[in-house]
Amino acid sequence: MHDCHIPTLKNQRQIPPPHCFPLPNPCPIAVSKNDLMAQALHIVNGIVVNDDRQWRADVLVVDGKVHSVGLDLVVPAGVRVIDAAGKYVIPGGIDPHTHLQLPFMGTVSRDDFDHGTRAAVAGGTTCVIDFVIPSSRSESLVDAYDRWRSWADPKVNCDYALHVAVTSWSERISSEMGILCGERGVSSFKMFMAYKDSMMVTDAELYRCFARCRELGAIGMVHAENGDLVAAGQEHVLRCGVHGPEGHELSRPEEIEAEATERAITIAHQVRAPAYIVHVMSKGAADALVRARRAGRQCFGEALAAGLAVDGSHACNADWRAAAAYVMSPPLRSDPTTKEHLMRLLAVGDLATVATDNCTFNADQKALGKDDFTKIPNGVNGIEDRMAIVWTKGVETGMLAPTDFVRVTSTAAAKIFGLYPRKGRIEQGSDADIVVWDPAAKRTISAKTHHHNIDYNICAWPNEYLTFKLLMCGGRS
Ligand code: URQ
Ligand code: ZN
Ligand code: ZN
Repeated sequence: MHDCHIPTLKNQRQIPPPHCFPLPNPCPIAVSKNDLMAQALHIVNGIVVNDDRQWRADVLVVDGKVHSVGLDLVVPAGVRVIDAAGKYVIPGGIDPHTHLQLPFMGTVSRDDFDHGTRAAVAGGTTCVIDFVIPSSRSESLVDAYDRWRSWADPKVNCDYALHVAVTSWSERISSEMGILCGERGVSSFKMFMAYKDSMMVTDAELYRCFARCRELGAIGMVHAENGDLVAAGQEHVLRCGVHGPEGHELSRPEEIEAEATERAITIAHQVRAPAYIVHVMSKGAADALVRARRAGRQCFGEALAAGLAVDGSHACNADWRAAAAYVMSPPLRSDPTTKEHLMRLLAVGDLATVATDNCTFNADQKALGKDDFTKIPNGVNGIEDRMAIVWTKGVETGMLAPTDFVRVTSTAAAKIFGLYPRKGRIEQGSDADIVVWDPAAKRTISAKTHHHNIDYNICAWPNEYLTFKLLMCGGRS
């Protein structure tokens, strides 16, 4: 059975300045134990697109790996042929931020590792990086990691890797971070500056975590919102009598995302560690990140598919369910120009990746907050529609070239999290995670047809069409 868990790059030392990604070191490749993927495939007549070039080439896949790329390939008789005429042949998407079957805010996110990865593959994503989050400050990080593996390994439908959240600081935590890097193939840790009284760390703890990441050659990732001001804002908005979903963004305006973004990067810089800011959801936070990059700080920013597709206007929907569906943190912003602003920063590389933060809840779960917006489980979908959203909102509008599309949906995440060039590229020896992308085909996003395990899709457009695709994952189609 193919081992779907992929260890990410260990001992990532100094990461070069933001504009260049770490040089790829060969990370240990789990060798398939049997020939489940011994299927050979020959993809012909397509345009191959990597992050640095696109060109007319055929691709020969053998045993789940790219065997050769070019024209007039030597192909054994009887190999299955896929005609990609008029289509792009691209590296499978990598979603570096998901929360599948996450226990959170008194419930568990509905997309588990089966539904979530089924939806991912259906949308052209062939690898996801999920987050291990310890159940309490006292739970061992290694135990939490092993628990996540026991959940994911039996269920996943594509390759996956794991980040680990650090929600407190102690010598034990420091030691366990070392074990996770040295023995479990973890190379990225996430700290929350929000979620006071549950996952939030102090500035001093954040400093320690970044220092430890630097020692280990790991990357520190941050949910950047000022958690103390969020708590104060929530109390104030409730006291003013606003209890509905419209209170969510009111209680956490974009300046407290921007302030925390700048603070996180400043703290990381004190120990010369790179900082990866997850879900940059506002112009203020994005511009704080850009200022830091211009000042030479090592920082990467992540956009979300939801933040590129929709805005915060839905929070005032008279239908409570519809409004609550869009509740996530940091909030989708009411400023309608945010979507394009974020896309333009992806185009120039100031934002590096597009993820989804897929953390889905059904109507009955969202209703846990029907009388108090602070109790609405935070999270939205995106894992299935991410690639189509970036193509439609980025490439079809002319802001992204196909090479940029590959960069932000696959290659950048592979390079930052140590999966490159095994993943994120179509070249000899890479995994055959290949998407045959047909820009002429169209489909409508709808909760009636999606593969998520939820009754709502925040990206659904009744009249707008997005791009469809055919897919092979690890050479399996
Ligand atoms: O904050 C996160 O990243 C997790 C808990 C998902 N929820 C969310 O609203 N982003
Ligand atoms: Zn977050
Ligand atoms: Zn998240």
